[in-house]
Amino acid sequence: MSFYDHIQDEDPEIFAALIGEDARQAEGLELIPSENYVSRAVKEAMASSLTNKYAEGYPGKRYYGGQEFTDAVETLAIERAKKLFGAAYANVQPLGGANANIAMYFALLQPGDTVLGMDLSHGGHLTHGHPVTYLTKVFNFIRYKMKDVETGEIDYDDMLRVAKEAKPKIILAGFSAYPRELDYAKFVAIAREVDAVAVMDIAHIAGLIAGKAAKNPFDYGFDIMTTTTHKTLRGPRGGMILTRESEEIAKKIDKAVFPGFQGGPHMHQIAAKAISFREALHPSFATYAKQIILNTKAMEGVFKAQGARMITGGSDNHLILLDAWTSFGISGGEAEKLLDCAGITLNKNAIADDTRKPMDPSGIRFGTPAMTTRGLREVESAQVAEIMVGVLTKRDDASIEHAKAEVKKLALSHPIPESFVG
Ligand code: DSN
Repeated sequence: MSFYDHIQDEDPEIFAALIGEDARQAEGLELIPSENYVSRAVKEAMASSLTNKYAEGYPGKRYYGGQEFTDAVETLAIERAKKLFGAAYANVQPLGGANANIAMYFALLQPGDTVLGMDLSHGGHLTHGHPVTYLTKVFNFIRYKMKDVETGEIDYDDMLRVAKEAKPKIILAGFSAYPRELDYAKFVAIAREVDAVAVMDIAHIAGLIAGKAAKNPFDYGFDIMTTTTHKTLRGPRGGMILTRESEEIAKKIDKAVFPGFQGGPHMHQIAAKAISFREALHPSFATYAKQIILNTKAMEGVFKAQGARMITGGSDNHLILLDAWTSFGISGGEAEKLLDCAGITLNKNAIADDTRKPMDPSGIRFGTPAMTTRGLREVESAQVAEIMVGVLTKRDDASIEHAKAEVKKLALSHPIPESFVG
């Protein structure tokens, strides 16, 4: 019996697409740093009958009957999340990271209030106040940047100056394309000085924090962490908001998530989150998290040896942002396409103060969370980087075909695991 036997019988078109995607994931190498592979247990929860159930409200306080099992599931998810991140409160209902951030803003701000967040082109995220989002119609977003793009150092003096001037209600740390650790103590000191709430969007590095391979912002006094659950944390697609200690803030967040922005929570997704949090509490997850960084370092070494330009000079986490334009004379878009042909999936990405357009920027962003899940270690990670260099420098059909065969060999000899806790 296959995972899709009923789909195969009832809907051959969708079946064909699902089988195609499974093969693509099995035979290629996933280097998009925000992607990963979930366990079979997480997949089973996502396909469970909890998808049938409405459960507006929170455990013990629902608007519909029949909640004895949903309450158990959500309580487990909350307790495991709190333990994993050292939080006093957790809201596990946000459907994704964007939803989590939106709810967090509305919980803490009044229309017109100011947020100080990282510039998108310096590594921030759309939901940190990019002008294309509707958030900017409601709130005022101002920016901080790196002082030195070659080292990644943030300009904390300027951040303090701007914060004193603009009096933001939120100092927002976090990123989707920044390869270094932040100085959390400085963020918190600035937030305290201007009486702002310190929020860290840990979406990209949640798994590194959970696995203690990266610092935990709560240890430095951050008030709130928002996150997705599906990146380094290796859970189902979804979001979450964690509060370090303030019950008052946690209550506002609960209200903003439901009924503020969402209706019935996706209970099948919450069950899958609970399972993935249990997996992340297992000692093997710490080994996984550390290996992600070792693998990134192995890739960094190859690109350094090539004299390639990496934004911030390299990486301390799970991702690398490479200036393809300066390093290989091709745009990020061209690099993405070439590597896609070789079975390596990554994404084109703007680099700091990019002079090229967002749809074809100068950079590519890639990382190791998914390939580390497959069991690739430093030697194979360096090999993947060598294959990338070969494709990006030679760019002819024969090199791409050769790379594709190498990638397939590596992928098939490292199958996607079904279980992480034995
Ligand atoms: N799309 C995610 C990423 O790739 O980083 C962020 O939302």
